[in-house]
Amino acid sequence: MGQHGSKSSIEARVIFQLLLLGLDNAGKSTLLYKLKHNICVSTVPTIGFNVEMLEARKNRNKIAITIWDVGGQGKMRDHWPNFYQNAAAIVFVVDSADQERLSEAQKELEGILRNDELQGRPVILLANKQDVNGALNVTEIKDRFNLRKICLGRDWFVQPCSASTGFGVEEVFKRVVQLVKLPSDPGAVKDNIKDTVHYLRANSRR
Ligand code: G3D
Ligand code: MG
Repeated sequence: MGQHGSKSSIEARVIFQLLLLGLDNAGKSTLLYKLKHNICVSTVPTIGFNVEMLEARKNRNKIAITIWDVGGQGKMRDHWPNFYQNAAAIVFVVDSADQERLSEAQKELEGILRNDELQGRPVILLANKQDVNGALNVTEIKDRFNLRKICLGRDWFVQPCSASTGFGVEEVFKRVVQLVKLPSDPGAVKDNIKDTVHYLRANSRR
């Protein structure tokens, strides 16, 4: 089935792209599965990457949010910028219990936010794995990521969650819907999704 193959996604009037980024092992795919399992109406098959579509309402508009879970391993991070153009928001997932990799994660997020195409886009930092003993809390994560400084000029917030247990996961989705701005030309967003699918197919054959 194609990207727009399900009935519910065709009916949706506005489509947003949401990027799930973060280091490998942060919990991005687990989160996507949780979101889909609890909230999703229709799903789209993965093409090398994980892609799902969820539906919601915003200001009386029916909206569909396409969530791209782009691999976080070193070599995959080179592909992240290909997804930036029409990203309505960035959801950056952090393993709050893996203190050894926090500075690596912080550097990646800082690099993402420097990209011109993402200027002004909202950022949701997910302090994931809150169920693990020793996980840093929201205040600690906020400080370690220096978020006030690196997110200057855009909407941002930190959401504690556990993708495994589901704690905070629905809240993430609700707050993302509140934050994203309705695009003036939804058609352009749809075209971009098509382009992205072509890009992914071409790259997965390499
Ligand atoms: P990624 O997609 O960001 O690379 P995954 O990460 O979703 O594949 O998750 C990596 C590992 O972390 C998985 O464990 C997954 O179960 C675990 N994980 C994800 N979220 C949480 C969480 O909130 N709490 C806990 N305790 N574990 C989590 P495995 O063992 O399968 O590698
Ligand atoms: Mg994954």
